[in-house]
Amino acid sequence: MTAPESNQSVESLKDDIQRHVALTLGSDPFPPRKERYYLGLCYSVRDRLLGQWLETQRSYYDSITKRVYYMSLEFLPGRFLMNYIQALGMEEECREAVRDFGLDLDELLEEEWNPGLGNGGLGRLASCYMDSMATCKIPGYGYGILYDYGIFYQTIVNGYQHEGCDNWLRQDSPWVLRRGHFMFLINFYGRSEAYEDSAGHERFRWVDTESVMAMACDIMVPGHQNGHVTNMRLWKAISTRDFELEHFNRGDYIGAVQSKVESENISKVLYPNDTSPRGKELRLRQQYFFVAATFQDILRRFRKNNYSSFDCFPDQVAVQLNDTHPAISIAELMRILVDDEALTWETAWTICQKTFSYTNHTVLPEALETWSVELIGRMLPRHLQIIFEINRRFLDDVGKRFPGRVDLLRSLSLIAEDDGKQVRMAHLAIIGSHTVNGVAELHSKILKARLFKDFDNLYPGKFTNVTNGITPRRWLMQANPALSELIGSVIGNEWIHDLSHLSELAAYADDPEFQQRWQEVRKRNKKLLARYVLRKLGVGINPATLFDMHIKRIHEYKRQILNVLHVITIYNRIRSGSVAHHVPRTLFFAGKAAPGYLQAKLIIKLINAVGQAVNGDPAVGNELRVVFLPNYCVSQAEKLIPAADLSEQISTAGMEASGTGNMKFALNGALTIGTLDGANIEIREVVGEDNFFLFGHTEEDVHRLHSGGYDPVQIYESNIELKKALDMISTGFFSPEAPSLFRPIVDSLLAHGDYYLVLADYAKYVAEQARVSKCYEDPALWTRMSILNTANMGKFSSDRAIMEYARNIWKVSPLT
Ligand code: DL6
Repeated sequence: MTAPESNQSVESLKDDIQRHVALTLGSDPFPPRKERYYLGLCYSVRDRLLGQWLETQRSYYDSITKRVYYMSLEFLPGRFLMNYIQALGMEEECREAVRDFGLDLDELLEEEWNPGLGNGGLGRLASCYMDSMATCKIPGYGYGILYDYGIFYQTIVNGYQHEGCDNWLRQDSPWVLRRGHFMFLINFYGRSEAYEDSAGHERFRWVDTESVMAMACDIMVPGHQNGHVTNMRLWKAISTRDFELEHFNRGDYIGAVQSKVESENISKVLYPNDTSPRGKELRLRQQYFFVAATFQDILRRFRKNNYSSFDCFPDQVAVQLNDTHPAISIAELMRILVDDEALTWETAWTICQKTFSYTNHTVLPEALETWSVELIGRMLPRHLQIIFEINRRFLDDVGKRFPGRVDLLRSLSLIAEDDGKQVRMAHLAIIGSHTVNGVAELHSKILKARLFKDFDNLYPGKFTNVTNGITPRRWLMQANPALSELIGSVIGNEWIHDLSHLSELAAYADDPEFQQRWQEVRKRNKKLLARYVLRKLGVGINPATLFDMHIKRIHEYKRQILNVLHVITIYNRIRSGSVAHHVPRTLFFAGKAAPGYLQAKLIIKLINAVGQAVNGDPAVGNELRVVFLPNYCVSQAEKLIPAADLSEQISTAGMEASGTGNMKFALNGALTIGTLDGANIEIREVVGEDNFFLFGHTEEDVHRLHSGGYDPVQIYESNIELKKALDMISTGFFSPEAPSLFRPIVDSLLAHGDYYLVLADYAKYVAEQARVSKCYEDPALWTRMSILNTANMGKFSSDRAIMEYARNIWKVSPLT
């Protein structure tokens, strides 16, 4: 842009901001106030994107192209404003425009509330994929629910997690476009009724239902400076009846609005639980609600394209099931095709299998969704009938291929019989899909070799892998502007669209001048974080210490406890004066625990209690600090990750499906200490063994130890430092006011068998941490390793992952 053009666009942006403040918000533009001008800027940026969005949507219709429907009950997009600004390439303009009003863009950005529409990895992955679909111009949409209340707002009160409500829509979001004209009726309950059609065939219809409306709310997801804007359509529940006049006339004012409130509850809250979805009726209602609305929308578009027959449905529609939460889609599409469209069962089933693909995100047994037959039968009676029929035909087929194998029938059946009859949603998703993928090589291998072994034998080739990826736009360009600028100064900016270009950085890994600049950027980021921590917690931390970060959901398999045991060990060494290669460290923990997961909540309390003891002990001084940052969210991750020296990826091998935090850290130049788990393995492969701190048992070891012979008590007895650390926890050193407070944690490790093998990995972990410290003492070595981490992260772009999905699974090409 030439200077006069740039001036012109800044001036017109300023006019727009003030016009929106006055005419959209009805506020006096003078004096310029932060909250108002933030919104004025949002609306002005939104205006500039809307045209591109309409154009993109129109282009789909013009080319009658196959589209992808990415169905996910969770998205974690993070703040939108900066993402939109950068996608439009107008950052400088925006900075200048608000500066002219005496405001600061970075401060305005902080006004935006993070939409907490997801729990963790799965939801954030979905948002990275939306970004990449838009940037790679893959025609498609994201579909989900617009929850009024996202995941809870976490505060720490006396060391404990406290859950407050996350009312992110309280002030209305400028990004959510409510589409009152796209409303669909969604049915629940009732019964399935048999009848005879005019040709004398027995058919079924779903009658006597209760209903609710689904209203479309759209959020734009722009590609990076390519004019392509993908749509994320989130459904909001609206009652079919606003008011029961009968109740009102009887003076029952509450009763008059009760049914409205009940039906609208469907989109009220996100379940703050990512690993043990219990048989909660509302959760199943949410799943069906979003599935039924999405399919009505898919069919509306399909019909608009002048379809000739449903046979071509899979040529126009690819549906990706993001885990099993949308798996009831398979029964819903069968219901539509068989009951409403009168296709034969066989034709309908072929269409289904060609349409769906399913991503599995976990092998943890407690996270594999099942729903009681009783509940599905009551809420979705026709769907249950269809599920039974799918199962009958499927088991008939298996029975013919493997006669006499009752064990096989039992293991493959859609219905589990052990614990009351339950529908296994993963089995439904596998049978109804053409492709099933895991999210990292090891995870996909485990799916085939263990969890779904019988299915893999039955359907060779159905299982595949797509290793997760992250978007470089948010996780490097936006989160780490200083590093992005440095990278750009030596290799240009091609990496923003094609992350493999980062490999050109490797040539600079040993260049002293570049190393120096790299270190300066990292120091600057650490200082910024230290300032943030001071503002947020009132705690001073020293940016010259090694910043060691363990930030993710709190869960036993992620082994925050192992990290805490290391902290206590170092603490004891400092106190006894026996520190070898200790480098002053600041330990950062952040993450939420599911509200019903008591052990995880106790772990949070323990981290804070250890922090209190360590930080308050004058013997420790600056040597060790422990910080727990409350309310971990995307924006907080964007502040933490660029400042990290060390990334803790220490899950029990085989339990973390992939991880994506591990990728974000390495991309930003942090070194990883990790197990051979999930995507850690692939990260280590690309960054090189020498640039990764590895420890711990392998997945095969874990499998073997779980099969018998593991004795954590013996390890405890034989390792003096470990014993001391555990004894301190169990005897109340960190909880003098309640000495047995942390007993359940120690019991899980000693009395209850240490399922997550914390003790088994402790010694190697502590030893590897010593190697971390030693390397950190050599800045040139550390910086080289850091540069090589960033340089080799090209593989982990979500653009690469999305193109693999597009080519190998969806069979969709980018729009040209
Ligand atoms: O695939 C995204 C993400 C993985 O990176 C994590 O390793 C995995 O734990 C997470 N899974 C979930 C649980 N989902 N369910 N059900 O969030 O997925």
